[in-house]
Amino acid sequence: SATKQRLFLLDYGAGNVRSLLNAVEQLGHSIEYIKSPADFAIADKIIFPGVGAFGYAMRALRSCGFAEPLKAYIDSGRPLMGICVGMQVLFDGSDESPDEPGLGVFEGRVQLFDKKLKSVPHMGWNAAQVVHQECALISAVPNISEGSRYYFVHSYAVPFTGEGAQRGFVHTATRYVDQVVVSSVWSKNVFATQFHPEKSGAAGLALLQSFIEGDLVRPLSTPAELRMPADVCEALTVRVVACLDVRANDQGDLVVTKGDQYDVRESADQGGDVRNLGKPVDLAKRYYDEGADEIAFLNITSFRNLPFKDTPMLEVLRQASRSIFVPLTIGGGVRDTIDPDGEHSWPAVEVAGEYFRSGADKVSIGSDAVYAAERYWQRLAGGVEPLDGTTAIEQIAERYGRQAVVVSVDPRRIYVKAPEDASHHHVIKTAVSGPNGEQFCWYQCTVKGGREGRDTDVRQLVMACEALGAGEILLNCMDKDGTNSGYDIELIADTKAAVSIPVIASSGAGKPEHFSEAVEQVGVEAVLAAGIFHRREVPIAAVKQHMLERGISIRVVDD
Ligand code: 1PR
Repeated sequence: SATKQRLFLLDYGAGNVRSLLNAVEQLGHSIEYIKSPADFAIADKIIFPGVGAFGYAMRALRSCGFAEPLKAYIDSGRPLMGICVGMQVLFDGSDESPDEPGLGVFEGRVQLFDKKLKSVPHMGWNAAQVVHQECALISAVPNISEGSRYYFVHSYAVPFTGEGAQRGFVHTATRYVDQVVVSSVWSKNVFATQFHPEKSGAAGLALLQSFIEGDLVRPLSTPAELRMPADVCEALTVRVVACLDVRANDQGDLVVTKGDQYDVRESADQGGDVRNLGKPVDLAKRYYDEGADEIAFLNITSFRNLPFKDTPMLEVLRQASRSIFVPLTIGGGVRDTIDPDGEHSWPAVEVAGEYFRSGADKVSIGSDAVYAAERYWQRLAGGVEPLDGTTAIEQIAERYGRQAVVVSVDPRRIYVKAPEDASHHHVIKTAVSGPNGEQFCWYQCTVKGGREGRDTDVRQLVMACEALGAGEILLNCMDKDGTNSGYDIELIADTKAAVSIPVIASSGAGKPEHFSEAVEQVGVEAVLAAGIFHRREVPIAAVKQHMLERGISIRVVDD
């Protein structure tokens, strides 16, 4: 009689393993945590989802006493699946942490992507192309389908050469503009992916299932001929993001709301209530089913002092992440926090940690990022090293990786007659002239959900945040929010030119053409909308269909 296999999860306490747990449960399996080195001896299969920087992961493995037992486990021939950094540490080393040797299971070094022609991190849905010439040798397990897209998020990768030792272990390769990297490896009992199957919708779940239920050991014994990098096609898609602004309404229920230029209440003659567009978890699930590539929740009243542990957003995240297998971003209140009782203080990195443990993949930082940027420029002007590791952005990026840190920008246009009227701010000439015919403007950053304008412009903000370690910019625009009149393309173009991290266009989308405009005119990596999705004016599928017709690469949802 078959004894039940024991599946283990190797976690060194860093971060978001909840999405993996959720995915395993969704597939009808259970998974135990490796708690001590002895657990390696009783495991039948192990999944190893690495998080954070390479060096952080290796140090954590060693300090838990897991590095040697892990190697011994691999040598024993039992199946291991590594994910993301959990794949990278199987190599010899990484430029991310040059002093920290890897486990050396696979020959090669992890290197930083080149930023000249593209945004880094490589973030989004891309293909994984099987590179073996003699495909007949490749069994259906692990099951990678060539047409599917998988969710990647990383700044470092192993370059794909198709030669030498790689012939023995590279399973798939992925092109990101001018570079082709190893996106999965498979050698005997070890299978590992650079992408996140637990965040890759139905395709990712199918892959995880084939690892958990299948027979992993690879039949290939002799080194294979691999395709050459030139034969691997570019397939990164533009992400369509659904955004849910969440707050408690006057009855105290958590609702998805949506403002016009950040005002979320009905007009006074209609009662002045907070607009209610639905329940956060239900709506998010609907967007997942409809093909959203990513979902963002913004807790828009987080500037109020609430006991952090009681925040109902944590429960929303827990529930949403149980049935949604695309990346979840959560924003609002990521800053050093003191509970109203004055006794509990939560450093921002702990607030973020609580969000990650509840199912978030990224956190977004609004107000606190503005203060951090102001401090950055002050220190620079004062001749002091601007990076001292004390800001939320730096600390969260160090611990969870920069891809996990999104900066949400809430700017508004300030028109000026002439550039010099904007004092030290970065001014653009605009085709959308101001109320008095002004032809110049700058973009002022705001904090506290647009309630307070600051003496900082968007360019200053995003450049400082990129230097501090942010991995992505969510670019709203107060003037455009809720207007359905299209994105502020001038703002987006100007911001995109200032940074090399991905930019999400937000605020103002009213029809499918608006999405393709931002992609075609500016080259944004992602497009976001709220109101038109909530009110069912434009379905996500219509946005994708339109982009497809325009020749823009998008993810078609697997069944
Ligand atoms: O400052 O770190 O606590 O974060 C607060 C977060 O809450 C910020 O990300 C900020 O953008 C957000 N926020 C605060 N107040 C509001 C509000 O609306 N009153 N919402 C707010 C921001 C903008 C987008 C919106 C797009 C697309 N809403 O989230 O989804 O503009 O809308 P559209 O497609 O309907 O035009 P912190």
